[in-house]
Amino acid sequence: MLSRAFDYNTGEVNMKSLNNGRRSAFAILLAVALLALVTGGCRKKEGGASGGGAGGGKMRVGFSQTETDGPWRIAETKSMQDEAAKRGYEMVFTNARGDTATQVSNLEDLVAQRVDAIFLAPREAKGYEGPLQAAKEAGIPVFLIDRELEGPKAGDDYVTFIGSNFIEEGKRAGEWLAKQTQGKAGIIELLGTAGSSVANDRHQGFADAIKSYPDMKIIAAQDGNFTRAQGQNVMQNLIQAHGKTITVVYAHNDEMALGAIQALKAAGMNPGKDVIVLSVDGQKSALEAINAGEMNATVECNPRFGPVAFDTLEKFKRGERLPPKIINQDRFFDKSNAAQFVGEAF
Ligand code: GYE
Repeated sequence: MLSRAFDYNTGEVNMKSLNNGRRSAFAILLAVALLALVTGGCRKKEGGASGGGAGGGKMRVGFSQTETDGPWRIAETKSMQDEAAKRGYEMVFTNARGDTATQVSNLEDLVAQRVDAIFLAPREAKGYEGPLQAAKEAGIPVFLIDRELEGPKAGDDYVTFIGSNFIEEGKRAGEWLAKQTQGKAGIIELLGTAGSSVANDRHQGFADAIKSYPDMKIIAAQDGNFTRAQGQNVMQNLIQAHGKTITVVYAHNDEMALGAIQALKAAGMNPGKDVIVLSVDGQKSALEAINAGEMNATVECNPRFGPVAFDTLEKFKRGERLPPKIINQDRFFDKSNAAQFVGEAF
């Protein structure tokens, strides 16, 4: 009787087949409950491995971004948004505007909104235990992208980390520099955001690579917060303090290197020639500066996370085992290949 009242194929309740009275009321109730069950079940399936599709039920993913300044962040955000759109996900985007406390509350909001998954690009390495715990309790998987955390564990507090090996980036910069300078350099190091895993590791890898060269010295290391303006400002002061003893600028990102180039030029120094300028990222304007002879080299750090981030989410949804880290393969740019890659750079 019920099967006639409710059509499993169309999802329609056939009122004509129902009798009057209590029996029919009961049947209607059952049919409605069944309908809710069936459509609810479908929706869940649609929101599974792929983003969504006909009939609604798009999967909602949160993306907690650190800030949106500079070409690297802009490229990362665009890559994530483009990939979400391409695969039919709805993205809930939050921007912490360079403030860790804001990012923590952004994450709490994403958990409260019950998104289906969260991509987190953490500004600092510490301080996210609260929202990670809340996400875990709510059954929301968190994927770290681009920066790492100290303390929380992959496979437990978050699913996995996707990004570059920052120690390796610093090491590649240091090794290249040792060769270029025959082991003799007066170095200014412009550090990335204090407390970020990236700044710690880009410093560590570089320091390790040059430590066996007694004539390679870091004269000063100062925080430029990954921005061009702060890189320029810090460099201006360091030029006043150290003048011609500076033979190298190693900046933790291209934006700060480009700021330092401005400061060197303003002080009548020759970046790219008297002072070697070396950094990390590989953005278009840095490759142009290399072509113009004002900058010497940059280690690539790929910001285009969209495809690998969503592939990883979908693998997780299918129940595949994931490693604790998924490391991007990065290139190295100097005057031998900058012209070749400038067209595809961000
Ligand atoms: O190098 C820098 C950005 O976290 C790897 O952050 C990222 C770094 C990137 O602001 O330009």
